[in-house]
This record gives sequence, structure tokens and C-alpha cells, in this order.
Amino acid sequence: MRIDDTIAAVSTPAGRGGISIIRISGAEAIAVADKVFKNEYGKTLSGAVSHTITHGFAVREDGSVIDEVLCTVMKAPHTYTKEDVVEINCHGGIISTREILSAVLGSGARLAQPGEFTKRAFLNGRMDLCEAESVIDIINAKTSDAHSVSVHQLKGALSESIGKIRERLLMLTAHLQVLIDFADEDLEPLSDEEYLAGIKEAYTDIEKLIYTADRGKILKDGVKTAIVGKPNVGKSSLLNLLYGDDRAIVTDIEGTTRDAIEETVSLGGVMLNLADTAGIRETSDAIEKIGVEKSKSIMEDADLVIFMADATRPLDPNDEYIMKSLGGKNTIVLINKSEGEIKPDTAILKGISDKIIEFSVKEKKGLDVLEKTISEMFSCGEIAQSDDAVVTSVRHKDALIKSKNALKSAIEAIESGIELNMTFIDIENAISALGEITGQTVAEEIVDKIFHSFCVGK
Ligand SMILES: Nc1nc2c(ncn2[C@@H]2O[C@H](COP(=O)(O)OP(=O)(O)OP(=O)(O)O)[C@@H](O)[C@H]2O)c(=O)[nH]1
Ligand SMILES: [Mg+2]
Repeated sequence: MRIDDTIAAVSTPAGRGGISIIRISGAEAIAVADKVFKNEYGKTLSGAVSHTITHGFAVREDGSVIDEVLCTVMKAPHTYTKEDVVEINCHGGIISTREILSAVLGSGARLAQPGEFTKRAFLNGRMDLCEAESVIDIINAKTSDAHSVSVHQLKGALSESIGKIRERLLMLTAHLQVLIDFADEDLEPLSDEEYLAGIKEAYTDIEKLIYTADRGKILKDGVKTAIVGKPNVGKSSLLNLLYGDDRAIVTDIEGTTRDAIEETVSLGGVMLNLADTAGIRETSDAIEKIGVEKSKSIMEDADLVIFMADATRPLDPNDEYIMKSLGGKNTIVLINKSEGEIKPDTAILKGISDKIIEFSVKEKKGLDVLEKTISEMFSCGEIAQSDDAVVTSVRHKDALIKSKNALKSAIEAIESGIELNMTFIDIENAISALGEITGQTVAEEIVDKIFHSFCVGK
């Protein structure tokens, strides 16, 4: 992909709205915009002062008006991409937007690829790679906690933490250079103990960051939650209650749900990716059988299982089969329909989880307890509100693990009495892995892959 040409795209969602914005970036941005812009007093965008808005009309090649517009002219380098940028604000409608974009493309700009504006911001040094990645996280955030962590990342919280560790390791390699070839004779070499202590400090800081990754992932992606139970216990009713609408079909016929139904809900401040599954039981119905198999695989894949039992019926072989299949998963037991006598044996239920809640979808009984339990198990509010860096991306976590392992190998080598300069490669590897996060040492394909997950116009 070239970055010396001028790109354009619609930056607002397709459809009807108050305004739409067509964004143009590159050396020719202002000249391109001028070709589609007419001002009643003859003003041009090239003549506009940077970071000002000019009123006028977007026009076709033949001079006919497409729409009334406001154009923001922002000259390099103080722009999103560090290039000249023009944003054309038109009325939010599919036709105006499409026609103006088409006129802009006809005047010398090329259609931007997904994430290309942000990619340019990264390549032109306005932000590092993990700050750029946070932009898409801010756009995709479904909870205020996820949003808050992403904004921190954009402001450099993670970059700063990584930068500090990297600098410490670079300082250590500079000292090694002194040992190896007296490259900088003014630098007083560190003692073996000081050198080892430096590596261990970096190791601990990386471990602390990795430690945030589990909660960070939950924050960003939510908790994969499977609602399971035998037929008719009220799984679909629970999904509807938590979702706040009739999303799944509820009947008193066993085997109503066939295909899993998935929805994202927020409960106790935690984002849950809920899957209402087909009731698990022995069945000869071919379609139901497929549903049951799917339920089992969703259960296996889940971070949290909500196992529902029926207060009006004692536990039976279907319940026992599901309980056996849980295999130590994070489980909450809801004894649904607990409006009267509780028939299942709670002593047996305690064998799969200590979180047992007498529940009733019908009376909304136990909802507060469920909310509190989930919040205690997965709440990320504290880390989301703190100023400390939080790792929310698997890519970052993997790079941190790589860096940690390289340092571990250096520590073990030194402790087994090896000469310090033999650890040079390990420290270099650790530094390089950290650079993958912030972008100093990342492969081009990875950068392309990251920005391709963005939307067009960002
Ligand atoms: N009394 C009572 N009835 C409930 C409650 N929750 C659900 N029901 C009823 O139980 C029946 C089954 O509910 P569903 O939500 O369809 O049950 P399910 O577990 O999804 O069933 P399958 O999809 O067949 O596996 C319906 O008639 C519901 O109205 C409850 O808390 N109390
Ligand atoms: Mg159902």
C-alpha cells in the first residue's frame, strides 16, 4: 500500500443522519477538495487558514450542485494523519454522501482502505501501534469500562509502561556492549548483581502487565456465558429477562429451543455474551439432537456456565448428565421456578458449585443475587478506573509472554553462572517482543492485518 497518494472515504455510518463526513487525506487533499467545492464569494479551500471551516457547495464536474457543505481544512502536520486533511460535512443522506465521494474520487483521490487514515497516523509517527489499535477498541466498546480502558490506551498508558521496560532493557544492553567491545568507555559497567536485578525488575513489570490481561480481555470482549439445563427449566425465559425483551421463543413444550440464540447483555457492570442453548436430554428427534450437540460444544467453550435446575422437579438423569459434563467450569447454579417448594437436592448441586441461587424468572426473584455474584466474579470496574495500563489484546499478551520468556532464559543463564554477555541475545529478543506491541519491531503483514479490521473511513 502506498502512503504518498491522497485517499478519501466516508467517515460516518451509511444511512440517514444529521450530517455525513467525507474525509480526504494526503498531499493533494486540499487541491482535490477545491475541485468539488464552490463558495459564493469565490473563496477557495487552498486560500483557507488551517483548522478553519468554510461554507459552500459541493459540485459535480459540470458545476451543478450536489449539496450544501461545510469544509474543514487542516494542514499538516497537526492533523489526524499528519498529512493535509479536508473533511467535507454534507447533509446525512446516502445520495449526497455517495455523490460527493464519487466527485472527490474523480478529482484525483483514491478510495481509502479500511483503517487507512489511522494506519497513516501510525506510519507518520503520530501514534504508536497500540495507541492506534485502541482507536478501533473505542469505536467497538460496548460498556463504559471497556471504553475507559481504551481511552487510557489511546492516551498512552500501555505505551508508557512498555516504553519504561524497554528503556531499562536497552540500558542493560548498552552496559553489555561496554563489556563486549568497550563501545562507550564513559559508561561504568554494572556489577553482575545490578545487571541481574535490572532484568528481574523488567521481568516483574512484564508479569504485572500479563496479569491484567485476563480481566482486560473480559473488559473488551465480555464473558462467554452458556445457559444450559434440561428442557423446560426456563433457559430462554432467563435470556429474555436479562436481554429485556422477548428474544427467544418460550413455551411449556420441552425442546422448544433448537438453535442457540446469542445476545450481549450487561449485568452487574459486566458484559456477558449470553448463549441460550437447546435443553440437553436424550432424544431421537434428528433436529433436536443437533441442537443438543451444539449446546454441549457451547458449554465446553464457555468462560461461565449458568446451569439451570427446575425447583418443581427433582434432579433427574438429564441434570446429572449435564452436571457431569461441566468438568470444573466456572458455574453458577440457578434453581429456577423457586416460587414454592425446592425439589432438587441442593447437597448434590453443591458438588458442582458453591454459587447456588434460588431464582424465579417469573417473579424476578434472585436477580439481584445473580447480578452481585457475576460482579464479584468478573468485575473489572477497578482496573478500568485506575490509571494503570491494562492489556486487553491477545496480540499484546502474546508479545509480553514472548518477552517474559526471553528474560526468564537470561535470568536462568546468569543464575547458573554463565557470563553476562552470553545473555545479549535474550535481552535483544525481549526488547524486540516489546517492540511488536508498540510497533517498532513489527512485521508489515501484522500491521496490515490490524488495520484491515478497522472500518473504512477511520
Ligand atoms: N413458574 C415458573 N415458570 C417459569 C419460570 N421460568 C420459565 N417458566 C416457564 O417454563 C416453561 C419453559 O420455559 P422456557 O424458557 O421455554 O424453557 P427452556 O429451558 O428454554 O426450554 P427448552 O428450550 O425446551 O429447553 C415456560 O412455560 C415458561 O413460562 C419461572 O420462574 N417460574
Ligand atoms: Mg429454550
